[in-house]
Amino acid sequence: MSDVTNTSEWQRLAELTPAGAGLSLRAEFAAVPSRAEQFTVRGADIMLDFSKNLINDDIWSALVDLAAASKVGERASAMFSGEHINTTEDRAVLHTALRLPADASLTVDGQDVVADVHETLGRMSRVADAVRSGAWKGATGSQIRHIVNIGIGGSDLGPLMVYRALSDYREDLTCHFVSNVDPTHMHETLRQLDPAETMFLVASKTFTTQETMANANSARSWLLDGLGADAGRETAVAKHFMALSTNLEGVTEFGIDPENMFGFWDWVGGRYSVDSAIGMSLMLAIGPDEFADFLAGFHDMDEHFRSAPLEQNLPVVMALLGIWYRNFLDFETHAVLPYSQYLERFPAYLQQLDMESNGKSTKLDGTPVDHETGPIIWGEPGTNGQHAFYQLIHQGTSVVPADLIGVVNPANDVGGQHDLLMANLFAQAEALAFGKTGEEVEAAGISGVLVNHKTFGGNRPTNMLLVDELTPRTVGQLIALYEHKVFVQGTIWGVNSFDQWGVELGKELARGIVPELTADDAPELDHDSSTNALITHYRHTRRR
Ligand code: G6Q
Repeated sequence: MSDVTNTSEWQRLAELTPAGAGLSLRAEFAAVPSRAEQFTVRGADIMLDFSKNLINDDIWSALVDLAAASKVGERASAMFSGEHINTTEDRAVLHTALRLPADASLTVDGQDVVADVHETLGRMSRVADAVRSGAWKGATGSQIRHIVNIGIGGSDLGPLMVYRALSDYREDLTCHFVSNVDPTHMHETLRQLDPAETMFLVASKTFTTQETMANANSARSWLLDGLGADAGRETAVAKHFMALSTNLEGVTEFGIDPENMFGFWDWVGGRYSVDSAIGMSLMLAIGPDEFADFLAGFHDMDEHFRSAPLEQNLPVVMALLGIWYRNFLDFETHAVLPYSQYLERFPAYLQQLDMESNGKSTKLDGTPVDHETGPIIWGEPGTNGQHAFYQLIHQGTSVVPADLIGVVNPANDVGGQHDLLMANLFAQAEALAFGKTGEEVEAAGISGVLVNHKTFGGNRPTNMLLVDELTPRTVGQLIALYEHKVFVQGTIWGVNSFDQWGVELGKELARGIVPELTADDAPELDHDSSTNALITHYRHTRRR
């Protein structure tokens, strides 16, 4: 596979790199009064002002040429139509089919995908309505009031993030999310709950994930102990456990009634699965109608991505800016800074989406990449971050491009605080872009060594994403925006954004270490001297 670095479009960007590195946003804005307008695009209900990035007309058109040369559109069509673009696992990549309307049609590998998706959504809705209305009773006749989603990675981060984002839409049921195999996570969750009123959702695509199965087994014991023998073991599990999985055999073996299993398909990757049955906790929390709106939001962005020209296509624009910074200006990290408490888990969610998808160094054809790939993604909600790590973003030696995300109309406005929040958001973007010169500092009466300390270099790039309102629909749009951004970057880098071989090795080694920690007699250890010593220390120190 010829590397993207050999294309004339890449070479052109390499030539433009010094201009980008030396670009002054003050000068660019002064020279082109319409810059903000020129570099603002809309897709679905999201506005992106990308004018405060280190680009000029030449750089921008060279970036768009790179997207065109990388055949982003063709690869997107291959994905949307169900071709097996996940070549290392020989799978289609069809999370976009999860949000197709019921009257759409898509047949993949001989299967009517839309019919399957809507059949599952229908079953999920009926059960969600029954639980929400109280018609569904627990084994002892109580109404279910608490939902505990047991899952990890893609089977946790999405539902948890969206549950927080849409807290305002939640009605009576309270959801909890247990992911960590650390028993403390389950313990701290269950200690507040009454088994008679608790429903567990075992969310696991494979239904073999060590952490999830360990937590599911503990939850089952807790439930059976708590309900007592009268409830009956089978009734208790049937009334208090559901499975969100693709593994019917594993689910049945665990003791969950297949009637209470909501399936999905191998063409849904874990980190792309919040809009599948893995979102059941959300549907329970916000109801089937709002969940349908959530899916419609994804679909809005899918349609935008498929139809908008490259230079006005939100995911493409964000992907190209990321490539510019990662590959040409050598910025290693990218911050996501939502100015919305509801989006507090969005950075963590994107860490998985982006880093697990594009943290790769092998191309689709198995050869090593000749360029950098996915950046380190990190972030926290503003304004909290301002009082912590923003110092480095403003004046540190590393440049950190950032996505600033704001919501124009608040769900709750107390004492005009929303305007204060938004003022901070706009002020940060302004300060990062334009800084404060030494002359300006001196003009404010500062002199001597303090001048340098109080000078801000500016030219710290940001994207400003504004959402009119945080609703199920716009949250769906936001997620799909980033999914497609990651897809475009993966396409340009020539990597498979849909596998995750990098997480396998640790799992495999852990399986071997478990018996070495628990064996009664000291086992013979043949790891390296460090791992051997750690295991020995643990065995000596661990109280049982
Ligand atoms: C996501 C990854 C990974 C996965 C978890 C849970 O893309 O594959 O995070 O979601 O390992 O897997 P299960 O859903 O199979 O338990």
